Order: sequence, then C-alpha cells, then structure tokens
Amino acid sequence: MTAIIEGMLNGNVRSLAKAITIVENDRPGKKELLKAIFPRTGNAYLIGITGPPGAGKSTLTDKLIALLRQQGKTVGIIAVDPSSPFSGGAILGDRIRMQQHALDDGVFIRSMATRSHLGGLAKTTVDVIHLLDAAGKDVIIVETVGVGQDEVDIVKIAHTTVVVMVPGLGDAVQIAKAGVLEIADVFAVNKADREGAAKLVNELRAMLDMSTGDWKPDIFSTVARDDVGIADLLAGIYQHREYVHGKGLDQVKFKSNVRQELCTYLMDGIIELANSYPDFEQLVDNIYQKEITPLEGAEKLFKKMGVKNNWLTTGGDDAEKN
Ligand SMILES: Nc1nc2c(ncn2[C@@H]2O[C@H](COP(=O)(O)OP(=O)(O)O)[C@@H](O)[C@H]2O)c(=O)[nH]1
Ligand SMILES: [Mg+2]
Repeated sequence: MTAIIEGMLNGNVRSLAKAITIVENDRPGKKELLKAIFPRTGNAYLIGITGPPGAGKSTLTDKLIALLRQQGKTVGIIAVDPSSPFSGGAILGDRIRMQQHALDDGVFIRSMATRSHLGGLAKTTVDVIHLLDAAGKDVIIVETVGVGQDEVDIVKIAHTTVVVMVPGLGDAVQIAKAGVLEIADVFAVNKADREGAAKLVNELRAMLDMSTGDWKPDIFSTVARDDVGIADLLAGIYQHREYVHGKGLDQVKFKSNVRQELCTYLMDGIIELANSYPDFEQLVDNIYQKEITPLEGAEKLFKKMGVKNNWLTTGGDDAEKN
C-alpha cells in the first residue's frame, strides 16, 4: 500500500490506476489510502460536463483535453456516462481517438460505468476525484448524463459546470423544466452544424436574460466533432474560474463538499444501523399498512439508537424550514 501511495503522489500512472481500483472496489486499505492522500487534495480545478446522451459531451471533452494539454495542464477525466466512449462501449473510431491521450502521461481517463452500487456512484466519484487531485492533476473533468440524482451531486462538486445542449431536443421551455438553467455556469450548444442551433442559442439567451443570479452563464456554439469553438468554450470556462477564484467560491465549495461527504457517511451509517435491527422490516410493514407514519417509524428507530432528535419530536416542521 505504501508503494501505491508514494507512487501515485509522485505521478506514477500505474500506481494511480491501482489506487482508483482499490477505492472503486472497496478493497482493504481504502481507508488508509484516502487518509494518506487527503492532505494533498483541494488543488485541482473541477469541471463538470453534463447533458443528454449523444449531445457530444465525450467529443467535447476529448477536444478540451487536447487544448488543455497544449497549455501544459495535466488532466484527469472521470466519465460517469454509461454511453460514453470513454466508458467501454466504444465504437472503433472513439477508441482510436482516445489512444492519442492514452499514450500521454499527462492525461488520466477513468470510466465509471457501473451503476450496480446504487447511490454509491457519487461517493465513489468523489473519492476518485480526491485521488486524481492528490496525484497532481491540474484539471479534472467529470462527464455525466444529466439530470439524475447522482449527477446533480457531481454538479454541486464541480467548480464550473458546463451544460451541453443540442438542437432538436426541444425548446428552451423544456430545458428550463429540466432544471438545467440552475446548474449551468457555461452553456455549450453543440452540433452547431445542425439546423436549429441558432434558434436554441437565442431561446437560451432570452431565458438567461431573465435570470437574476450573480453570475450570468455565457453560451458558446460548438461543433465538437470538427474541433470548432472549443477555444472559445475553454476561455468561457476560464472566465467562470476567475469569478470563482475572485469570490473565494472554490474554498466555500470545498468546505461544502467535505460537509456533504461527512453527511453521506453519517447517513449511510445510520441507515445501516437501522437496517440491522431485527424489527426494521416489521416497521416498514407497519408504515405500509398505514398503522404508523414514516416519521413515527424513524422516531422509533432513533429512540433505539439512543439518538436525541429534536426536529422529529417537534413534528418535522423545523426540518422544513432549514
Ligand atoms: N453533427 C455533429 N455531430 C457531433 C458533434 N459532436 C459530436 N458529434 C457526434 O455525436 C455522437 C455522440 O457524441 P458523444 O461525444 O459520444 O456524445 P455524449 O454521449 O454526449 O458523450 C458521436 O457520433 C459524435 O461524433 C457535432 O458538433 N456535430
Ligand atoms: Mg459520453
């Protein structure tokens, strides 16, 4: 384990790959590993790239990697998109395209296609981000299909979230409904070679003009496939990075991220403990039969755990206010 830790902290690619496998598969030594590298985290710039399947996220990421490398930056990529060519099911062309980066020690690509451990994906992704961060990657890009619960978590973590839209998937009203406006720091309207791209940009712009946030997301037209508009997009990402740095939001975010991680572990622990009580299923049944409410069920379990929970005894009203 010591060799793996030392190796990955010194930029050894194979050690990093081994470390990630340990974390992903919950192997023995994971706790020691994460403890050893944790002091070295918090330096990488995290970019989230999200959008519907087929929007061109992986193609865009691929082009962004090339540009970042030209600028001398090392890059880590986590693809949580099951449809991503980065995550295995690649057609030949994508594999060939990827190999150019596969030979580059300054690029580390990891795919996380497994959705087997339900709800655990976000947690594992965060741990892998920590590893890439500690290994010294300047920029970490996380590609996810939005907007599911897991993906939203990733979006919260990223310093800059790029939402990739494409023409032909519906108008701006539907986009707003999908909750995309709230999460985007930068928009890429990809497949700008297609009909309707200009219209989509205009609709997006009109919607954003009505938004009142401190940061107004910019919209960039790209043709990722042909490497068009990528430099402008990256400049837009950098602009948001300036804003984030200027306001100290990266530190704010890092703190809220570790708070979230702590809470996730707490929640997992509590749920596991609750599940270990023999009458847990009986309680579920009681709730199902409408004999007690879910709130009362939780209350009973907390009592067993010896946990004092004021918000429960006040009927949960206070929890809603928070
Ligand atoms: N016409 C057009 N096709 C593109 C563009 N960018 C990507 N594609 C194609 O769209 C398909 C899906 O791209 P991919 O990057 O895998 O999308 P993802 O699922 O969002 O990661 C691939 O066949 C790409 O070659 C573009 O700008 N214009
Ligand atoms: Mg993809």
